[in-house]
Amino acid sequence: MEIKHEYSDEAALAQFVQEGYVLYQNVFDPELISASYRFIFEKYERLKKIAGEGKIDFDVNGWAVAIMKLYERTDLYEKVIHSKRYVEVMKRFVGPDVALLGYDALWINVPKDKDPVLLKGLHTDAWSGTGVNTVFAKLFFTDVDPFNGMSVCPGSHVQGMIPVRNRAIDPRYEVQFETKNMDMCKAGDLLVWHSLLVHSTTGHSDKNIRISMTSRFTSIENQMTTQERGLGYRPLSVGPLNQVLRLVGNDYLTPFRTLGGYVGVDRRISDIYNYSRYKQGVDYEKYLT
Ligand SMILES: O=C(O)CCC(=O)C(=O)O
Ligand SMILES: [Fe+2]
Repeated sequence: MEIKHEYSDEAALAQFVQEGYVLYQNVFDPELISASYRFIFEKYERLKKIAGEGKIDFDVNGWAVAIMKLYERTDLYEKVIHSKRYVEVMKRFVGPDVALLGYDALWINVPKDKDPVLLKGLHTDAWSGTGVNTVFAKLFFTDVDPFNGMSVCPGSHVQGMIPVRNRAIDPRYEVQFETKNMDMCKAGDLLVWHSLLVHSTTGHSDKNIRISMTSRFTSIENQMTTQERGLGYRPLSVGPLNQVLRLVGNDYLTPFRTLGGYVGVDRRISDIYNYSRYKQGVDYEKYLT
C-alpha cells in the first residue's frame, strides 16, 4: 500500500531519494481545492458546451491552457501556491530559497481523449528541458480512478538520463521498468517526483474526469536550464542568508551603505523579505477592493 505522507515527514524525503517520487496528503486547505476544482470545471463545461454547438474544436488540451491562464490570476491560485505547508514541503526539497517556475500545466483528462499531450507514454521530464535540481509537483483537484491517473517507475531516476525517442523510451534499449499505478491519489493530494523519474499517464477513464496541475520548483540559488530561465520563476520564499544580503543591499557588499540610516528592504518586496520590519502589516489593499 502506498504511504501518504504528512508535509513534515522525514520518511518522505527518504522515499523520494530511493524511489524518485513521493505522495503527500493534508498539505492544502480542502476548501481551496474544492473551490479551485469548481472554478476549473465550470470553465471546462462552458467550453464543452460551445464545442457542442460546433463553434470551437473539441480540444481539451487547448482549453486547459486557456483555463490555466485564468486560474493563475485568481486569489485561489495565489492561496494555493503560498499555502504554508506547500512552501514548507518545497523548502525541504530545494532549500530556503524557493522558486516556482513559470507556466504550470493544467491537466484535464477526460474520458476517451486521444490527444497525445494528455496521454503521455513513459518519459522523463529532464528529457524536455527540466534540470535535475528541479522537482515536479502535481496537485490533484479530483480523485483519480484505476484508469485515469498517473503511473511511476520507482527507482528509475537513479539510472540517469534515460534515452527517449519521439516521446517514448528509445526502443533500441529494450529496457522495461516496473510501473506503479498511482490510483490512490485523491483530491488535495500532492505527488512529487524527480525530473529523471520515468512516468506516464495511466490512461483515460470511460466515465471520470481527472483534473490536476503540475508545477515545478527549484532553488533560486540553483543554476537553471535554458528552458527554466526562459519560462521564468516566482520567488515563494527567501532564506535568511539572502535576506541578509538584501539588507546589505548589493552583491558588491558596498561598505556602510546604510550606516546611520534605516536598514531595511523596500516595502514592495516585504512579503518575501519578511524579516525586515518597516511598517509591516499595514495593508492599504483592503481599502481598494
Ligand atoms: O498527469 C499525467 O498524466 C502525466 C503528467 C506528466 O507527465 C507531467 O506533468 O510531467
Ligand atoms: Fe512528465
